[in-house]
Amino acid sequence: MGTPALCRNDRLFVHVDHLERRGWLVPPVGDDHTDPGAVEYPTDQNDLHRDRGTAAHRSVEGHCPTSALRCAAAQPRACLLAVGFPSVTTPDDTARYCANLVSGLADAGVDTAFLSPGSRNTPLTIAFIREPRINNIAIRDEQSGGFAALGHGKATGRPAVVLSTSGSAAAHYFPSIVEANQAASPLIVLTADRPARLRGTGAPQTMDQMNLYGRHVKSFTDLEVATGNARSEGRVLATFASFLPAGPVHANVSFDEPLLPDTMPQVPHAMEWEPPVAEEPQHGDLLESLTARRVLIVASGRQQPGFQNALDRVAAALGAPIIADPQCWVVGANTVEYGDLLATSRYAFAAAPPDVVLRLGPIPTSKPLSTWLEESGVEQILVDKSRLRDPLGSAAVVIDQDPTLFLVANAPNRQRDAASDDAFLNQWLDMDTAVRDAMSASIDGLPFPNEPAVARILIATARPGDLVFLGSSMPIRDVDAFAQPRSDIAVLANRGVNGIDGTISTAMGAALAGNPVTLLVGDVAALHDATALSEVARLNVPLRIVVVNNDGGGIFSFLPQARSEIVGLESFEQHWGTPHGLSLQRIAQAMGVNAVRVETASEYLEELSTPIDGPSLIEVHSNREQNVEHHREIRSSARSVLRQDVE
Ligand SMILES: Cc1ncc(C[n+]2csc(CCOP(=O)(O)OP(=O)(O)O)c2C)c(N)n1
Ligand SMILES: [Mg+2]
Repeated sequence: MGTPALCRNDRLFVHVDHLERRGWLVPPVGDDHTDPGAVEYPTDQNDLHRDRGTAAHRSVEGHCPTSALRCAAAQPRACLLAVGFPSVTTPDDTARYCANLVSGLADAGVDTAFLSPGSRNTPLTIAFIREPRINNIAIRDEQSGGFAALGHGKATGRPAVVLSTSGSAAAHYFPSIVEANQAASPLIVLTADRPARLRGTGAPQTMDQMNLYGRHVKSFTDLEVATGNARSEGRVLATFASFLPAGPVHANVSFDEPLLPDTMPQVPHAMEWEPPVAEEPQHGDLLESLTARRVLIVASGRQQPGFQNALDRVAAALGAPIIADPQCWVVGANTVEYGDLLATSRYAFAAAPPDVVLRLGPIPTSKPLSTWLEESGVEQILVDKSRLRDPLGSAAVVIDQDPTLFLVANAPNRQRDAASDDAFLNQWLDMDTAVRDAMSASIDGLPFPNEPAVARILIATARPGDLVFLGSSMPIRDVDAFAQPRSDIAVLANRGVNGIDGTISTAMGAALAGNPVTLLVGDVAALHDATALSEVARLNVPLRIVVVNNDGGGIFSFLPQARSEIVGLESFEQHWGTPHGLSLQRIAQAMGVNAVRVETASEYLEELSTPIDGPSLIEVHSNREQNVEHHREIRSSARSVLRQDVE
């Protein structure tokens, strides 16, 4: 125990960590400080506080840094209250605190936690395994755990928890946090930490975990055990993660030894708790005012339940064609199924030009479509609840609201009368049919395996109610371009930052949330997350993984780098193509996952026709150069029918 007294006369000495953790900006202190971590704050004579004597709060006299003084002077009371002092906690207090924190999470609807092994997180691990409302899943690799929790959030709309020990373990959550933040997926990250007194020292497995994920989380809290109401902390964390736009929240919790209590506290009783509901703004007659105009609807991203119905109604009222990404496919009388192929050629937009585009959600997957939106100069209304700016910068009106809530709240009352001119909608639907026929004939003419057919067949054969997860790179693009939209399956993808990392883990998390999942993924992405195969096997996850093995990053063969003299073929292969010659079938088998390689369309169909009742992998081989040719051929046949139709 260190020196207890902290207050002398009118001065209070506080360790800067306390201030920084509370969000105060504390400038560096002068050389004359014996303890560089200490700053002083003026306080009231009567405001005597006592340090409980832990070495963490050893504070010595120093001179007040001017700006810190200024903030303290402006709000001296608030400052002192905010800073507070840690109390001495016993292992029993810690256990009670953790039990309440976890109960608070469960009160707010958290039902799944991905716990990674470690010693420092023991008090929280115990609290999770004792909370009956939470399903705890052990995952060795924190990166996998982070992505699995992300997948749970994407599949259910509810946040799952990840929990790690202190040190580098916590850093492995970063990629999943980045994706959760940008894709607006809920996620709760709990990291255990060493006690505050060890911060900035070379103590084992100790590093600076304050604001570890920077601006990529919605909130950071440094929880101090036994201060505050832990149950409400848990509820607040879960609510804040889910509050639209959803995202990741991080709480760091320090634990001192001993980590095990003498007696376990009672598990707190379950309590019903309703989070506050935000009021949705109305946008008057905005949609009503569009009924007389030619409106094209472009929808993207994972949307809330009810999106399809709401959009269907609005599109019918507006007589508007809908181009939607796989993650929010809408199937109805207004659906344009092959928007990406139509946008490949500018003829479609010239033949049936919209007066206005209603954009719902983030930037669409289709590059030709987003390029047209960016360059066309056509009036655009963007509705999206996001913390990110529109990358296209082409919207005249931006409405910061969840698209589903917007459509529900603002659906036009007035139905189009029978005499309304549906010529605009019909033109789009006719072009869509022409493109579909040309594209499917072209794919049918290609030898199998070819990547467009693999994607198209996978979607066509999914069972109603199934979930399909699409890997970044060509899988999501091929499905967007060539697959026939379905509204009886859910489609997920990591489109926040389009990473190829954590793909198997994210699909695993989605599958563990309930429905069987089929994952379409490239070979490089599968290798990137290959350790997840061992978890998929151990947990007997209902996950079918279809790997398109084109021996490297096939997407790069579409880029000018593939034919650049500056790069050269050899360097292109070494640094972009990255061939590996590995068999994903054998890797999966080594990890304990049943795996086959299919060579023909009928073998592929047969494999897909069996129900998903556990982990399996189907490997389909392809060739990167041929794949580019296949895509060119299909797109040019689609373009050619458009030209005939339009000219
Ligand atoms: C974590 C991460 N690293 C690198 C990239 C850049 N990248 C985009 S696609 C790609 C290759 C993907 O190859 P594969 O999964 O085999 O899919 P294919 O391109 O063959 O369809 C890479 C490395 C990325 N998106 N994410
Ligand atoms: Mg590949």
